Amino acid sequence: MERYFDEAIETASREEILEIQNRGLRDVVKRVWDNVPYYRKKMEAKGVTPEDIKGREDLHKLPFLTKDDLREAYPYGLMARPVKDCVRIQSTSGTTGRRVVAFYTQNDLDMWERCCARALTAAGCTPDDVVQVSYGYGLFTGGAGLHGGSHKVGSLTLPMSSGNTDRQIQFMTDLGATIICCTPSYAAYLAESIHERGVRDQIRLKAGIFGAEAWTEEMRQSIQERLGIKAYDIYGLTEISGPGVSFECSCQNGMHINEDNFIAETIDPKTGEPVPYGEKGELVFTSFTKEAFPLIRYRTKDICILTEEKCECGRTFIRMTKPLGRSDDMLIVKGVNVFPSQIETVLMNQGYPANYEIVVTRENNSDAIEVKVEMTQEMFSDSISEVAGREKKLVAALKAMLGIYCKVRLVAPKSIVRSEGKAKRVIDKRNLYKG
Ligand code: DLL
Repeated sequence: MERYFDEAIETASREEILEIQNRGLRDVVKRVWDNVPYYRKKMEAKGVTPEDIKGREDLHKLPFLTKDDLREAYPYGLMARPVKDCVRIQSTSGTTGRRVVAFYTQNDLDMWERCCARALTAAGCTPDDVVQVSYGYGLFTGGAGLHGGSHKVGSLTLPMSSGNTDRQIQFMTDLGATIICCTPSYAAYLAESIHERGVRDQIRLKAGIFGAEAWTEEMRQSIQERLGIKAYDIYGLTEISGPGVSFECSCQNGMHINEDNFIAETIDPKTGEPVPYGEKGELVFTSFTKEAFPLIRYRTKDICILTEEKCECGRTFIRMTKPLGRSDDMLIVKGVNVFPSQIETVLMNQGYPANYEIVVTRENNSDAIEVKVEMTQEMFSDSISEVAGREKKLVAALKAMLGIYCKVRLVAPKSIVRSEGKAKRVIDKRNLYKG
């Protein structure tokens, strides 16, 4: 039984979905105007009132919100409901500047968990499944979101949180977990650990729901093969609720946005002008059903492409590609735009595991980039010339992909620190960004 395939909504006609969004937009603009002086001031500065907003076609008239606004209004300045109506906060993992805190009423939690339940259902989850939630619990939204979604579906939920890999594998084998939810980098690490312990034949996993950080198609293939599962992408951000803003179906061809709660647009990050479906742009969300912390035109900084093309699964919600980079974490090295995912693609194509570190430095006004790559046990060799040959090959492949020289240093298996949450792959010693 697919309890959280909301057929009437998820396969509604585009006209019906637009009608839901038009109504939702008018409602949220009015609520925010009445209850959030911070955003009302922004609207007034742009000379726009709720009467000017009839539907999606008027969205462009509304001001954007950014992380800076959230920091300025921290902690309570963007709430549309009093504290007494709220039951939960979650927060981003940011380590610099003020944290971002999001508030939830009970209805907000229900909506968020329903979105996660849809994601689980799309990955084949039913009440018969045993769902191991290995995202971090606590302020991070990963654990709480998938945990709530799994409860809604009615699956047996293992609230593991992240870390303690021995215990993860023990519960996974003892309880016969069938679905695992964690970051893709931790999934890769788990796969490696399972093989090392020789317990691959004792695991019952059939699917994994991986998100919260960038991962490539190559990494998907590798995780799928090593764990014998189907790996589904899931996207979301704390400000807009958490995981489940969008999710992959079995077609694995883009993530369906839960459009009965979120309006997605893409814009040119430089000009702020909307870009059409099918073209790359910065993703912007309006969460129109949230009660406590609704955000209007929130700029995610994630670059992606939206498509309205019909999906074979039958769902009519539009799809987004994986984030193709961030408008703010893209590296500019020697004037060239470098996305860490491009480097990962090269490494994985050449058979390296997804354990690497990108170090960017600047000396005498000249940028240098070094990629530290871990060898597998099979590749590991005492022969200096063999290692040098491998490094040379990677340098050439990276040059072909990026157009610039990257120094490559192959390091021994297991020498790069594993992440239990989001992997920190880039160390930019130039400190070009503040806050
Ligand atoms: O990472 C929510 C989440 C938890 C999503 C578990 C999926 C699974 P934040 O910590 O606020 O929230 O980080 C949000 O992470 O703007 C993206 O840049 C990135 N991100 C999230 N999902 C994906 C994904 C959670 N599937 C930020 N692929 C977002 C690539 C992702 N990047």
